[in-house]
Amino acid sequence: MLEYSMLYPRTTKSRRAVSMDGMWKFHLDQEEWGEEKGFAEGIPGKDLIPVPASFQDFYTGKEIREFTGDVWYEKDIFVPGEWEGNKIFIRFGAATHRAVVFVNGKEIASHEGGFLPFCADVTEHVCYNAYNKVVVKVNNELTVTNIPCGETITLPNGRKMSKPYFDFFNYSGLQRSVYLMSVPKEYVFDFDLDYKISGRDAEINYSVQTTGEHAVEVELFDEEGKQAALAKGKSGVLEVENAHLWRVHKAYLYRLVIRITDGDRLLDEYEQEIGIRTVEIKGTSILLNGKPVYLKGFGKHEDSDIVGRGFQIGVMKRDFELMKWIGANSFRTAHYPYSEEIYQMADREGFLIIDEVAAVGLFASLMNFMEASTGKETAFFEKETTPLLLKAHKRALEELITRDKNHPSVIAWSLLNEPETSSDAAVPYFKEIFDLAHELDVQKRPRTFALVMNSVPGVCKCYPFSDIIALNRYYGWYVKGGYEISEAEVLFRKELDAWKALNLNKPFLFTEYGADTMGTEHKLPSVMWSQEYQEEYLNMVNSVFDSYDFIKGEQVWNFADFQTTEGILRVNGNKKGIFTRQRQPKDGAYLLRKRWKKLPLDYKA
Ligand code: BDP
Repeated sequence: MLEYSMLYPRTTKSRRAVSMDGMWKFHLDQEEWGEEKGFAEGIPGKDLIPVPASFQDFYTGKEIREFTGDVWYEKDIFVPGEWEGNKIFIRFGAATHRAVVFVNGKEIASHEGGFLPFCADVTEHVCYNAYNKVVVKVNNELTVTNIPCGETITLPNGRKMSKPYFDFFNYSGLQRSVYLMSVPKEYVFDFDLDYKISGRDAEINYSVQTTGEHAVEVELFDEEGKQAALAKGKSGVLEVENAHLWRVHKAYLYRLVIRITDGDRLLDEYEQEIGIRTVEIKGTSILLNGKPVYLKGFGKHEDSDIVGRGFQIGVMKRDFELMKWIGANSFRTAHYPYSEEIYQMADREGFLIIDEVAAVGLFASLMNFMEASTGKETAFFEKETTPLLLKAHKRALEELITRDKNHPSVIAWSLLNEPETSSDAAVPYFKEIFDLAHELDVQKRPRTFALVMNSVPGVCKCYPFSDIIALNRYYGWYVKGGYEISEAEVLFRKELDAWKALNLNKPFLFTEYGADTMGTEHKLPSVMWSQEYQEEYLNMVNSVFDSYDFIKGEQVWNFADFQTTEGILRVNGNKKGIFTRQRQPKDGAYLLRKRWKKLPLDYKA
């Protein structure tokens, strides 16, 4: 069990959550002497930086943008006297990729993994009715023993540099909100929900974990604020008559209130919006509330100008408006768990999420997607360090499922992106990961992983683990692009025919396909990188999708242009966006809009 609660921080009758977002003191530890020089007690300099944000794109010096190592953050926080007697936590939405937290000079907590929340229990270490110094050491080095995978090299000038095994910039820092929280000693730690729909009614099977033994009650309110159900006990059933179901683009959200009581006394109260819906795979269908859905949408990134991977509430709003405009109904959180606010918004807007853990770069190559396209076979899971990687991966998966399981929008777990799947050693690794996801999720949502180009029938040993077969394919881009596109189509169909021949009786989904396109480039006749070519490419793949009944969804790569490491394959970033990084449409956006507005939700049912 996780040692701290993953519940989203909220102020309720019994809890307080105070935002620590804003300007923090900031220092890059170029000399690697932070510990020795006592930074834990206060960092040098006067530089201030916003939280949440990636630190990389604010400054004008390249050595800051490319900095690899420890960066230090500091903020003084006032802890109210009336909180004494409660549990006091500092909760980080994420610290990329690992962090150590110090309060008043003392080390309190540490965390590995850059895309999931953690709490530092500071109850015994703060001074009440006084300011307390919070210092955080954040490290952004990449390794093959944690996810996402990569290397850290040292250049001849002595500077360290990140070499990601993945195609997005290694943005880092305190990229999500930080909260100071006060919760009662006996508090709601976690809860699970599972749904059963029978006719017009629904049953919500619930179980609540608390840190004590007092009585628990659970109450459900509808959108009008009327009580819809009430139940007592740490586990039980909420019976909802005439239930409003959570549907695609027609989200109905109930408010679940969980209380711990001691007679008439309220010990703790926590609440969250929830949606009643079921998810199931039957044959080649993805069923939501028993009805088939066809997924239309994107692989995304958290990525925007200036703040990098930092959570930006305005960018989030714009992205949802664009996704609605274009007729999308779903997205994959490529290639890491996103900020919690994005899932809350998807719950509200009725979007379907394939929730991905940060297991990307599990392929021995500096640009896995390139080498995989050549059919190269590697043996990533045969390293001596694989057990360490597996441990970190399992831990991240546990945190992910615990954090996101109660979002109606989350309909599937993506457990890896483009891993190596051709060696025997991959199989036991996959088994552990897939079994764990099943064990942790009471709703038993479908599990998947995104298959890289060389993971094809006859080569891939791991696709049988997937409940939905998710393909990342680039016929017409990395394979036979440009004037050779007609051959790309032949090869594409040949591969799909081979899958079809396996008769897997499972839904297939395209989790990636796309062509790099410069938002500024027009060319008649088309050439690769022009907007005209993106349209030709999309028309080709769409006609292939329409020819196979078992393909139950299309998520184009990518929603928007995004930053990557510099190099000869990328023009200041990956340009496969349907929208530019500034969230304006390329021509392909209008093409997809026309298609997606027409395709019914139960397309190919
Ligand atoms: C796939 C990766 C994705 C890349 C994409 C691309 O999953 O992260 O950005 O290809 O090459 O290999 O555009």
